[in-house]
Amino acid sequence: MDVRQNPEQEERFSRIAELIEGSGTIAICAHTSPDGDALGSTLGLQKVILSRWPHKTVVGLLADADAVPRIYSYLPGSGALVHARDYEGAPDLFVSVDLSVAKRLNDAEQVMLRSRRTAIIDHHPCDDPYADESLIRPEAAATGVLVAEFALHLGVDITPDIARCLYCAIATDTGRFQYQNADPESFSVASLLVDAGASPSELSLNVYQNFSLSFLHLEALVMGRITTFASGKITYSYATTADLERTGASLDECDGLVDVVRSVSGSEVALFLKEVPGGKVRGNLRSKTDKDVSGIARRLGGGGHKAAAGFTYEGDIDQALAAVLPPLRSLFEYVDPDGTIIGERLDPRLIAADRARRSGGSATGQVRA
Ligand SMILES: [Mn+2]
Repeated sequence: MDVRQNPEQEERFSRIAELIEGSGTIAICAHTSPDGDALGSTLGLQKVILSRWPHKTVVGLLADADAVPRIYSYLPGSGALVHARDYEGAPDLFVSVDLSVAKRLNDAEQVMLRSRRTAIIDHHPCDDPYADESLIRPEAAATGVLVAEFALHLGVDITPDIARCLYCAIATDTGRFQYQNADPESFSVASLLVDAGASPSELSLNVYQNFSLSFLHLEALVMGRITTFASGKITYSYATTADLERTGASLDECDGLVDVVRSVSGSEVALFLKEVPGGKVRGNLRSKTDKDVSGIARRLGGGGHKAAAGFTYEGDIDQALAAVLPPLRSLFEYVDPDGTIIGERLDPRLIAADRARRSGGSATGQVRA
């Protein structure tokens, strides 16, 4: 197994392991609106810890009050996840997986605040992690990769159930090994997991060939209104609450729709918007090239990676489009003298800050994506 040896990562894993060693009760939680990496990493890490420390109490939490999305309910242990708002304990250790920003913990933020110590295992860029110990490596394809490497670090035997959870994490976060983050490391770890009992066909049958008819009807609506501009380089579409009512599709089923929008030939950047309760719009941004969409998401109060980012906008679809389309267009209009795309041509202070951030090293070992 040639999973990369990374001395700093090993050091950080050792410190996280010490925190676990010194804790009796451990709560694990991923981000709000959990995806395959969030759920797979939560369940995988829970099983890894219980395998290495069978006498500890390890609870997997859900940040929201919603049930586990149907397509992920096949993951072993998903039925035993506890809604954070129903969990009244004060754990010795709170571990965030697949997020480093406390506000994305939703209901679980209170559990984190009640906990004695905190740790983070994540692959989202984060300048200011809130935890006592953290392993944050943005160039890792998925948090599932890091949890698998943590298991190797601990010398834990990767059981078929651990492998199934972590394979789901990696396969979904790489878009079935199709996105730019599908690197040799993700294939190496996935190979190890399949060797340990993960089944690519199980993942595919449950996650990618398991759509409800109502979702497909919604997808048809979204496809029908895909719009392109900037010479076809930018594509966008959206789903309204009325669309959901008309088709009978549910909000959590919309997560993959940005992939339909990005699949248009010639498009480089894709935007998908959906109305969510509370007069808000949730936006997903994707880049098919080296254009960095994370800065636009951050300026709108969201975050994410260069090629996959998201935000929540207070307002309706029209207002959200008016806020997002101009900076998206500017991705194709302004290039820094050093050749880097800035994506914001209005405020020289933002440009200077972006440039400083890019050229600055990181003392905490958080490699920028
Ligand atoms: Mn992830």
